[in-house]
Parts: sequence; structure tokens; C-alpha cells
Amino acid sequence: MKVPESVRDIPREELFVGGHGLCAGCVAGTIARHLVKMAGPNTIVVSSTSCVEVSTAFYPYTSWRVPWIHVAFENAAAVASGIESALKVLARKGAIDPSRRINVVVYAGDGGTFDIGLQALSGMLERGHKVTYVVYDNEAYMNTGIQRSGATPPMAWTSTTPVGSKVRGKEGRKKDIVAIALAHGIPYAATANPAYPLDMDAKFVRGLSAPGPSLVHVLMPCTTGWRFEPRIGIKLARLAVETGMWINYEVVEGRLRVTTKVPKRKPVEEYLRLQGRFSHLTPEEIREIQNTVDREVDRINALAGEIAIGPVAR
Ligand SMILES: Cc1ncc(C[n+]2csc(CCOP(=O)(O)OP(=O)(O)O)c2C)c(N)n1
Ligand code: SF4
Repeated sequence: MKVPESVRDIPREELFVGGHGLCAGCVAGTIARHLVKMAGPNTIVVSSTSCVEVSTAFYPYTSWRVPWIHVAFENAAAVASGIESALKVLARKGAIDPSRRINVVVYAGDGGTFDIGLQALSGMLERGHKVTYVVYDNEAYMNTGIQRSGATPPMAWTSTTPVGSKVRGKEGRKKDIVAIALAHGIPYAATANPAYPLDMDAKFVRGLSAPGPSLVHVLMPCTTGWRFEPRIGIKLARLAVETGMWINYEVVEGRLRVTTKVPKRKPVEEYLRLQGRFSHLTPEEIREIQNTVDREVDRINALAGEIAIGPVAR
């Protein structure tokens, strides 16, 4: 597996194909397509119940041209652990060629990862299974009607965080899933963003090549839940990075490196104003979000040991 340096290094073979039922403009399909391109045909994908699960595998059809298994909402990492262990046993018993490399990958939503699947994920990371866990983060439980998850950002509207004069959308912060994963001492964790496909694909390869468990946390703009025009999904993903709402970084053996540097940031308002889920925000509330982002940028810069993300250019 080669870390891609240009678009020419991205394999042409399509292992995730169209004809699925994801919404027009859904970026989850784009991420899945890149993930299996990088992993290649010798890959087993595990997906818990989510938009991707229900939309890409309605019997008797499937978009996956690699072995794929649907599991319950809460246990994708446990099933992936079992598959990885079974492959080891089969190799030891000579039932499969021990030199054959087979990737085990989880592709799951934020609800199935940050919340209900968290204990299965923790067990998998703690036991050290060589599995690459990719979470596509659309910041809510979209498949069942846009309920808030532990990944929903502060003040976002969801169907369970309604907006009124007292409650202003989601209360509290977004869980830091990469920090949670790193607390298990895993060799590789990263954040990625589909507007930067080469960077994202390189992280998939590094995760797959890591000597133990790895986690890649990918931002996934959702036209239906975030309430934006389907054609601007990738534009929004890029704006998330340009405003500092999302920072692309990786942590290899405990060392953090920012992979998409942003010398001058755009104000968060440019990102928020394009999404219906934030349309209720007052200028004061937008300033509050800006302050939170500024603090997070300072924290990541400190961990990176450089000013990788610069100040807001006004
Ligand atoms: C134990 C259990 N509780 C609830 C559900 C209903 N359910 C199915 S998918 C889903 C939401 C999935 O959210 P997420 O993982 O964020 O993926 P997305 O739908 O956003 O792609 C829920 C609540 C379920 N299938 N099993
Ligand atoms: S609801 Fe969102 S995540 Fe689900 S298929 Fe539609 S755009 Fe994709």
C-alpha cells in the first residue's frame, strides 16, 4: 500500500459503486469510495446501522465490491475484532496463506461510534486488534431523523435539540473522539476531510499500515441534516478547515502533526451561515462559537509545537 502523492496514485478501480440510495450530494459515499480504493480488494468492511448501511446494501443489491457485513448499531468494533482474530487463526492453521494481507475496516457513523458503539470501540483498541476504524461524522443520528449525537457541535439545531428562547440548540461540547482513541495508546489516529482527498487517502493508508489499531475521524457534511444545498457539500467541508471549525491532523506514536496548515483563518460565520441548522444564531452566539474555535486552535497549535493554524483574517 503506497501513500498517494498525487491524484495519479489513487487507484482507478472502483470497489464502491453507484446506484445506492444515499441522498443526492451525500458525502458519505465519496468517503467510502476513497476508503475502499486505498484499502484495495483484499478488504473486509464492517458497517453498523446508519445511513450508509441502509442505503448501500438493500437486498439483493450492494454497492460494495469487497466483502461487507452489516452489524448491529452498537457492536461494529466487536465484530471487526472477531474477524481479525478469525483471520489470524485461519492463517495459523494454514487455511489461508499467512503471507496474504487482508485489511479489516470499520466504516461507521458518529452515533454508532461516539455514543452507542463506544464501549465496543474501546475494547477493540484496548485489546490491540489490527483494525482501521473510520468514522464518518455527520454530527447527528441522520438515518433515524436528525437526532443529536455526542458529535453534534454546540448550538446546532437537531430534532432533539430544538431552538427556542431558552434552549439554543445542542448544549455542551462535541466529544473529542480522537483524544478518546489516543488514550488507549494506539499507534495511529487522524482527522480527515473529503475536501482534501489526497490528505484523507494518505491517512487511510497510514491507518491501514499501522502496527496496531487505528482510527480516522472524517468530517461528513450532510445536506439533509445540516440543511444546505446538495451541491455545496465539499465547499462546506473545505470551509470547515479554512475557518478552523475542523483541523486536519494526525498523531503517530503520540506526536501530533497538522497536515493542512491554514496561515490565515476565515471567520466561522462563513461556515455557519450556509447551514440551516445554525440559521437561528445571533451575532453574539456566533462570537461565542468563534471564541471556542480560537481556543481549540491554540490547543492544537501548542500540541503541534508551531503556529500551524493562524489567526482570523478580518
Ligand atoms: C440498539 C439500537 N438503537 C437504535 C437503533 C436505531 N438506529 C438505527 S441507525 C440510527 C442512527 C445512526 O446514526 P449514525 O451512526 O450517526 O449514522 P448516520 O445515520 O448519521 O449515518 C439509530 C438510532 C438501532 N438500530 N439499534
Ligand atoms: S441524511 Fe445525510 S448522511 Fe444520510 S444519506 Fe442523506 S445526506 Fe447522507
